[in-house]
Amino acid sequence: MAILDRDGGETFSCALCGEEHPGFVKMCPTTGKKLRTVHKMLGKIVDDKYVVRRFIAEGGMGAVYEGANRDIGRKVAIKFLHRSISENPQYLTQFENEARIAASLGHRNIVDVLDMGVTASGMFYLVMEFLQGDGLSDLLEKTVRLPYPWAADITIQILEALSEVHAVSVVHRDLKPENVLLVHQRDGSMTVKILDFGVSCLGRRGRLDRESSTGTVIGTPLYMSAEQAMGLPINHRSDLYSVGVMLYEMLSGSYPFVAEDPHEILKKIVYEKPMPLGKHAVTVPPGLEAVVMWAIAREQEERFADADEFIDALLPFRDPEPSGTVEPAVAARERPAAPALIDIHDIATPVTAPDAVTMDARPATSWQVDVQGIPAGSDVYVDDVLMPGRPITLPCRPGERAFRIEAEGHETWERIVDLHADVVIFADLRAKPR
Ligand code: 3AM
Repeated sequence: MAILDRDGGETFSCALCGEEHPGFVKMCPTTGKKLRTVHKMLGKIVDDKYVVRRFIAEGGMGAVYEGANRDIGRKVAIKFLHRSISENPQYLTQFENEARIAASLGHRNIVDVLDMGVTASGMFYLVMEFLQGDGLSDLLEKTVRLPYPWAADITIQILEALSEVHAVSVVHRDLKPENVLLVHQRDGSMTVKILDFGVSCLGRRGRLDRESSTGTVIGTPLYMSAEQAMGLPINHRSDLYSVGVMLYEMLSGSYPFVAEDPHEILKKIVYEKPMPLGKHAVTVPPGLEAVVMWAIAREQEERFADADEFIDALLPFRDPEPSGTVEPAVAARERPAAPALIDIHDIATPVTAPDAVTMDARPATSWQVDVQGIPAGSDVYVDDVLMPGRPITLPCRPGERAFRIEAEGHETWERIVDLHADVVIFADLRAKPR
């Protein structure tokens, strides 16, 4: 196994000629093509402490790998920051400070940062608890909308973390569904984890960067407050705005400002009023719509004063009992054939996506059922019939279906799911005691 990352861990290669080049050139000297990053951390040992096992994903700030602590074998996630960021001491100091503060809070809704350091070749890395979960962004892509009690629950968990972090003057600055993981606990509950505290202070590669007299505009335009879009000073209320947009998205499947060009979105955020939630044909209690629109008010002073005030306003809409029955986010009258209720169990949360069928122009003759959170090699049965592959395609026949999932080393998972649209089922199978 290669020892340490003396070659830098991250090099750049040309997609056309295949040549590798050092990090300080952006274009291939031979072909003139933009270079792509090659991650070389797989199999490496970092600081003699961590072994890097699997590449997970590339983010704006760096690459995330699965790894393990060599001494105790604990599975961890390691984020290596891009070299351009690792080499900027000013960014790094701020990043370290904020990541440290957020991590030191030890909040259940913030990913635990276990360690940080710089590799021998100068790459900054962050070691986190390994989270087995689903990204909120992935879920939203699949389901379009979430039932409002569930959206309220996710939002409250995010706000609970922010309440503590804001109290020690740390602002996330880049809250968006990609930075929110939903972790399914063994007891069937779902815990929200916020990623990347401190990372957003680093600026951003490959996204919308804009220098202004007061600093750099960072963040994803869709979730940016007007002050952030204008490059003005931001504070905790800018985070609350971003959370408001996430809630808006969870409820409507859309955004308060929509445009193809990111600059157009920024312009709208600054000059226009957000589209009322109700315009998206969503049915949520009127009080909840008011909460969302209050959270995304253009002027900071018109938003919630702090995360706690936002939580108080949302509490009446949270699913009080995860195993209870909740109304879907889309009105029954929009889908006359569909039952008005869906059943969400503590460990099986079907999420209807009534728009998905029309949105992706699939003929409405079948529904797709995506089962998530199950071990590889699981057998999924619907009404005692073994389903080939996933997602499962079923004929459009509204009604109850018996789902059973069997996986080696796990207890059999069984649920009745009331099917009337595309659905995502989270089945958190319990491991059998050894
Ligand atoms: O792109 P996907 O959704 O596959 O879930 C995070 C995302 O994966 C994952 O890394 C990707 C870029 O953020 N990730 C981040 N922190 C993680 C952690 N602590 C993590 N996965 C597991 N544990």
